[in-house]
Amino acid sequence: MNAARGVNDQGPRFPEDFVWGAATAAYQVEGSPDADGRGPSIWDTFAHTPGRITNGDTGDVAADHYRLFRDDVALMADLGLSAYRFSVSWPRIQPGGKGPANPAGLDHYERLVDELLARGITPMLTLYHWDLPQELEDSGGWGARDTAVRFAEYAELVGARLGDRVPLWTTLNEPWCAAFLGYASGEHAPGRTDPALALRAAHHLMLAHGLATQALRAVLPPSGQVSVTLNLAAVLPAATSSAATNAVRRIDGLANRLFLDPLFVGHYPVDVQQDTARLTDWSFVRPEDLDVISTPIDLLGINYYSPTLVDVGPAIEGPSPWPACENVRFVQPPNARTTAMGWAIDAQGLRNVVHRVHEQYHPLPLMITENGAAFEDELGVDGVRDDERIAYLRDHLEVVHEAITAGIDLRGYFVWSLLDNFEWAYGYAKRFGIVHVDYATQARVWKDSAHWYRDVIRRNGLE
Ligand code: IFM
Repeated sequence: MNAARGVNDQGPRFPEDFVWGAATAAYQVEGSPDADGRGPSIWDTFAHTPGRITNGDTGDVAADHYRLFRDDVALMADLGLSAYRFSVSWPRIQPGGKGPANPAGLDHYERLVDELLARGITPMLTLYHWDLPQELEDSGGWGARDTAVRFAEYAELVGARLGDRVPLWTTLNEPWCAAFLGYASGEHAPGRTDPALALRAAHHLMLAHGLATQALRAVLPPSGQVSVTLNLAAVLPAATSSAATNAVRRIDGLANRLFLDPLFVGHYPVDVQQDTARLTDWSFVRPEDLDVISTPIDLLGINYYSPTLVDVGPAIEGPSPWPACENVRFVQPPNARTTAMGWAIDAQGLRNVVHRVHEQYHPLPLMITENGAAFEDELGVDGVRDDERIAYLRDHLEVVHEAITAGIDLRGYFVWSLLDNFEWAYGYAKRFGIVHVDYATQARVWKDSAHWYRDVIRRNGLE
């Protein structure tokens, strides 16, 4: 056994207190859109708009987790999870996005948290995984500064009720997606296609994060940890040209630095502001906002799925999630294996983002809050043979282990996802779960990857 490197004869071992988790999000799994006084969210509206979602799917039933959560927590306990990352549906707590809390909504999450704690599973609560109350969207959504203020009030309500039991808090999940898929390309709710509005939305999301962090600090016990989760990209050039290098700078600016810089350096990247100057003058940023956004946090969550390779080409017209990047091309790495999403598989991209954050920003604790893959799973009599998913997870966990060995304070890993679920614009056509869901019966069947993950957790390491 080489204790220093955490490797023994049986393979890499993780630190004793390493957090083994799985993640879901409210709209993707809960269903029960009208239960206990919940109001409509932008995803209810969007999914019910014809043509938005593959096969016309909606989150109306999803994996029925709102009603089946006790069974699902039992399943998590059988897997041996040390933590469950879930999100709270804002319109369950404030049906219209403002005003006093709906007690029945808070009661539900209290029951979930208590069930987890009773099973020895740490709850990791995300406040915003994209289901904005529709009434707030009707008042301007994330384009309106007031939405950030409302979000902090919501955070305080949830924090005051559950702060004594939830040790890990995440303000936002993937603000890049909420801003740019929601307001620039329109692939996600609310389906707007205005790049200037998307930049404004990105700022208001970050402001919401900062205000919510401050609101949570005021109500959480001193041990309560606050974080934000970013979907960071490993952006590399597809060619050796200076044009490709410039494309990398632009995409890195919008995908990574637009979020990391205000959080950890206290300003927005000047080059991104210059690149987008023809769209907006950035006057929506008030000087004092950066102090709020850079309020210290305890932990950074990183979601990683696939590498990003870029080059340039003739300008493309039409909605894009990348403001002022019309001539940037996204290129598939040569010979790359891909998932059912068409996403290239390369665990070295995870290494790239983890080392980059550690070396260029703040040496704060990190967690991989999402990582996983969709494949064309087939349910047979003896379950789901998903060797490709196992290989994907193993490769990425090896990178996690290497990062820890290199001295990076990487505290946990959450597989996306615990269950097959509503994959946004793809509806139920894409399956990310390590547990198969039969949407007709709501039966859960462990895929081979779930058995494999349970064994990894049991041995606290890879074979
Ligand atoms: O399903 C999503 C999740 O909601 C956010 N991160 C990426 C996952 C896969 O697309």
